[in-house]
Order: sequence, then C-alpha cells, then structure tokens
Amino acid sequence: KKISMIGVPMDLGQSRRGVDMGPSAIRYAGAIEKLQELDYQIHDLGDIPINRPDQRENLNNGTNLKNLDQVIEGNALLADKVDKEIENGAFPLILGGDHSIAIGSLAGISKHYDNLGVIWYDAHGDLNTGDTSPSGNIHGMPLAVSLGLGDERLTNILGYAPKIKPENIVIVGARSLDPGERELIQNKGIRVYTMHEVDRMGMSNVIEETISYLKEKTDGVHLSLDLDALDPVEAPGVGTPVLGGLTYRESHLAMEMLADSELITSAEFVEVNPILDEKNKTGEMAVGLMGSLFGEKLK
Ligand code: DIR
Ligand code: MN
Ligand code: MN
Ligand code: MN
Repeated sequence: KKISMIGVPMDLGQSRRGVDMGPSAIRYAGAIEKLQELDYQIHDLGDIPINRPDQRENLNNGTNLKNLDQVIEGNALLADKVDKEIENGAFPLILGGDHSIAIGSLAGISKHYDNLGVIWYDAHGDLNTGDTSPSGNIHGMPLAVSLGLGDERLTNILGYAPKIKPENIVIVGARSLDPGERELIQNKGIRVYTMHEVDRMGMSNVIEETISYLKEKTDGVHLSLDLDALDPVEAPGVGTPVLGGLTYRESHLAMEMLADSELITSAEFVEVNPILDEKNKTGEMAVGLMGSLFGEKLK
C-alpha cells in the first residue's frame, strides 16, 4: 500500500492569496502521521515548483483566463509527476492549492485508465469555460477543461483530450452553479447531487448510488475534494465559502463508504487557505477526512 503525496502550492487559479500554503497546512495537521498509522507506506515528494507571476507582464496571455501561463506550467509539471507515480504503482494523493490543479492531476491520472470515474466533492461545479466564467478564475474551470472544453493549452496538457467522459462524473455537494454550468450539466447529462438531494436522500443513499453508478463502467475513480463542499462553519479556511454546506458527519460517512467500496484509485484535497482559517481547522478537517478515506474506521 504505497501512497505518493504531492503538494501543489498554487494560488493563481483564483483571487484570494494564501491557498498556496494549503499543502503546508495539511502536512502540519498531521497527514503523513495519520496515513502511517493506517499502515500505508507514504512517500512525500514535496511540492511542485509554482512560478510566481511577474506583475509587469500580461498574465492572461490575451485571454480572460487569469494567470493562464503559470497555471498551464504548474499543471504540466504536476501531470508529469502524477503520471510517473502511478507508473511506479503508487496511489497519488495530491494536496492543493486551488482547484485549478485538478487539470494536471486528471491529465496524469487518466492516461492510465480508459474510463476514469471522478467524484467531484464541491460546493461548485467547476464547469466554466472562458466563455461562461463570471470571474476568469481557472479554479472554476477544471472539470470543463478535463471534458475537453475551453482553452486548448489547458485541455491538451500531456498531449491528449478529453481526459474524462461526462457520464463518468458525479458531483456531490453543489449549491453554487453558474448559468453556463447548469446548461452544461443538462446538455452532457452529468450526474449531480446538490444539497437538495443530500438533504432529501441522506448522504448514505447519495454515496451508495454514486458507487453503483460508477462501479460497473469505470476502471478507476479519482476523488477531487474541495474543502468548500463542507459548511464554512466547519471548514472556514476556503476562498469561496458558500452557506449551507455538507457537515463533518456527512463527509466522514461519505469517505468511509468510499473506503469500504475500494473504488478510489487517486485523490486530491484542495482549496485549504490557512490565512482565512481558524487555527488550521480546515487543514485538520482535510486530514481527518483523509483518515476516513484510507480506512480508519476499519482499524
Ligand atoms: C465560480 C466560483 N463558479 C467561478 N467557483 C469556485 O468563478 O467560476 N470554484 N469557487 O471552486
Ligand atoms: Mn472547486
Ligand atoms: Mn483515460
Ligand atoms: Mn468549490
């Protein structure tokens, strides 16, 4: 049971500084010790080098995508690293960083699967393109990019596109979707459990359905966990908090059920911003959820 931990100190995919310190906050909260307790052999590869933008340059490279060049560069490095770790037989565990890093994660991971499933645990859909984005922030785009939609320099990282298929995606926890994202969800038939469904069905049924939906048709499943899926009362250290989120208990239950399913083949924990946090509460939340995802309950 080998895990390769990869930090990505990226904060250029959105506009609140500080999320680049997320990997440090998660490590400081005891991620490595937690996984070692669970008998994993954990290899911390340190952080991917992220270039700071030169404020004098035109950072958008002629588009409305903020810091496009730096986001591409960081994600290309991440994709390569993830690709190599999977080749070496390790489970990639990626620490963000803002959610734009899922572009590189999925590029590196999906190379190894014909039908990669993705569980997108997030208050947001992250399904914008340059045409639909209200913000120009690339962290609101990684799922669209991975579907092959948007700027080619993003969709083509590692030289292939798309990375994933719409029918292999499940979004859990959504409660802030932009008009273009709603349209895309309808048109592509993407499965979404919004807070409405979580409230009505209960998390237990949501994850049970998610597992049976993905089980037969995928050959691996990536969990992309944005801490803003949780309620901001319980996870305040995020850049785009949205009221009415998932609870601690619902989220641990979800992770435990995913652990039992043995479906998850890679994971990332993103958007932890220690500057906005309360005594690293959100970093600790991430580590707790990691514990459940990696089978703490079974011990
Ligand atoms: C919004 C916010 N949908 C955007 N997205 C966030 O800027 O595209 N994603 N916060 O995590
Ligand atoms: Mn997100
Ligand atoms: Mn693939
Ligand atoms: Mn989000």
